[in-house]
Amino acid sequence: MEFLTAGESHGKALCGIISDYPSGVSVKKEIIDNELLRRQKGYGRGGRMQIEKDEVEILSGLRNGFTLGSPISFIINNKDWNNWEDLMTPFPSDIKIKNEEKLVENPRPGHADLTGSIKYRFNDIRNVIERSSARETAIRVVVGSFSKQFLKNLDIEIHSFVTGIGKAVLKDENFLKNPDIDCFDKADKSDLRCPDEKTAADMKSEIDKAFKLKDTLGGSFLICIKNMPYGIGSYIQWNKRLDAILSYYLMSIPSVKALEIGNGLKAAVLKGTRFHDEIFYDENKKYYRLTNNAGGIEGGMSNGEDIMLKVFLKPIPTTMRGLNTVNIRDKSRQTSIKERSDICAVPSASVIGEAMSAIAVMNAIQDKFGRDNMQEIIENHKNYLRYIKNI
Ligand code: EPS
Repeated sequence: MEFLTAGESHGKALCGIISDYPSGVSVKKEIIDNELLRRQKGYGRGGRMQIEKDEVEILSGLRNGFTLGSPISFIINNKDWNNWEDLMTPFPSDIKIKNEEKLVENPRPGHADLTGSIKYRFNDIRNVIERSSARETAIRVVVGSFSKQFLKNLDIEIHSFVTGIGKAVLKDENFLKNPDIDCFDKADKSDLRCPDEKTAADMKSEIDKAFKLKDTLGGSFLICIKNMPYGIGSYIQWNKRLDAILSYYLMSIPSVKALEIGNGLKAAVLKGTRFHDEIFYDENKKYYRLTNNAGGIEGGMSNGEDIMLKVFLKPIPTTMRGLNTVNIRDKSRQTSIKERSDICAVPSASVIGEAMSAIAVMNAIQDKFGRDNMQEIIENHKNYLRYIKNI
């Protein structure tokens, strides 16, 4: 499955095209819209989320609730377009105001502003801001929902929760090592997407403090993929490794700066006999492990354990207290622009993380079980599970 996104943050709409998605998948609009709502929620989001109520409009690829195997195209209308039409109009004949008066010339450190304007030869940073904005991730959440609905047919579930915002970090090992459905439910009910109430309260006060200081925050979230069969991904070629594929998809989320797979950070300091997950066998359980330091991936393949990924984000680059910067026209010393933004978007990022993980996993699943039709893929998957049961 492949996908493309298009759209400017304050353009008329965002749009997406998905290709190579199997036929015969039951897809529900309310499930997609609910994922869009999950992305919009979260303590610390900015004013834009008060304006938008993201909703998908499918243009092609579905008939009576089932996919056709043909490309799926869709849009999400930007409600804020009404306030930006003059500034963002596609053709010059429509321009009602003098564009020169509105040039953005002071790049925000940490954002795409400076390098984007040099690379694409713009004298107005607005041209960079519009496409580099994290608004584009709404489309990825729609694509991710298509992937999640596909994966549900194979019982594969993808969950997330927030593990840290600024200095407030979740320490409870139960949540971190063996998260269960109860933990994910708690996270879904929390506006910090954190399953532990005490840590969620600490996160909230971190955000309140940052707001008062006109500053921003980053943090971390955990992704847990359940019911992955053995052997998804492969060691036979570098670009087939599941850990590499998941990293590629997750690192593409705006603000992500680091990724840990399983107990990856400890792997660098522990001895081999302490780190590696010993193998046991039981007639009923078949092969099993007592630990999951590998995070469910060995040799670039899923090993039957939960896949555990921790994703780390930098603070949002748009800070209300400006940072030192330089005007790109006259090179004078300036303070960075105060573009409307969020104080913290880690809860939203965790929903985007689920989406990107679902897309990555779906691709690897299609490599093993087929690409054309859902029923065929279900049968291939069942047949493989039957083989695994007899090992
Ligand atoms: C976002 C929409 C944007 C920002 C945010 C994410 O809307 P606006 O620019 O109109 O406020 O709120 O973008 C960023 C944080 C960023 O760095 O680009 C959204 O829909 O998620």
